[in-house]
Amino acid sequence: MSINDYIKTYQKRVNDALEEAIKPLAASNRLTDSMLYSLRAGGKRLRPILMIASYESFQKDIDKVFSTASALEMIHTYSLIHDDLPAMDDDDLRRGKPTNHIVFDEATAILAGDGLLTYSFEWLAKDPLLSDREKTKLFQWLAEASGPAGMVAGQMLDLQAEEQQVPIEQLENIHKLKTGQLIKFAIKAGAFLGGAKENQLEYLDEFATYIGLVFQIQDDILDVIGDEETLGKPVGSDEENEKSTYPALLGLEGAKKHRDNYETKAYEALEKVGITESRLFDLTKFLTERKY
Ligand code: GRG
Repeated sequence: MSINDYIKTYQKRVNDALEEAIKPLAASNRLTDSMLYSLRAGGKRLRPILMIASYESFQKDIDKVFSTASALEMIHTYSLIHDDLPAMDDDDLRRGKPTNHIVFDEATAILAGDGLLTYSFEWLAKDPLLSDREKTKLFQWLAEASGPAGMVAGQMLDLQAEEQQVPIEQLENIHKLKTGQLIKFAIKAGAFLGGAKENQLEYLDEFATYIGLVFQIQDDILDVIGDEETLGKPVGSDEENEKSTYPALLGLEGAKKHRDNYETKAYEALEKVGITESRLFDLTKFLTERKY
């Protein structure tokens, strides 16, 4: 199966798993409609797919991974809803569709984010396929990755760095927290559930740091040279908002070189894990070359 077919196949399975997860909430009211709106708005499901690929590098029966993958996607979705709010990035368009607070209203969008964040942990807690030991570890990792020493900290630093050019080390620290931590959770949780050994988790931690940076640099590059229709959002907004980005700091070619350097480092880290057959190799290439 080509990597594009692999992604499509698992996007569908992740979407089905998310529908299953939100079934208990499906009695329609303004809050659940708002949560469902963003969950169904057509995200790439990259983090769940990375988690599945990481799990599959160790074990094949992937059923066990879906509640964790769904919980992660709920948290990612909450972060995007809140990121788009007027008090943060104030964006009207996401994934080619009006943002949550535009369709509903600001208060509802805040609550939809709160609802998704808390429900993610509830859904994970109820999974009969996971042991209590596994759940405890996953709760801890997921809270750490998304919380005040992880993604939320990254968002705060990002807001504080607005309208100024920050040095590349600072930019990298923001990204490692803001987008990197959830990607790292995806990789580590998948491998942990698949039975990876402690030293393998350490190399995967390193691998995840590099692909997180690859993902972010490509995101910045696409904001310069991407196609609006393919991306589902306007390009050029980083420059307009005078944001510190890799192309702004290094130039477009410098940013590409920086990205390719991390791609190489990602493969090197993955080699050290000692898994020869893994979709994580193809996914690294996909993240480096992605157009959307
Ligand atoms: C509000 C607490 C809080 C956190 C927000 C991740 C984040 C933190 C904000 C997103 C800002 C942003 C656009 C970052 C660039 C990289 C990124 C995370 C893009 C969105 O992720 P994709 O491309 O989105 O995986 P889809 O729509 O495919 O799910």
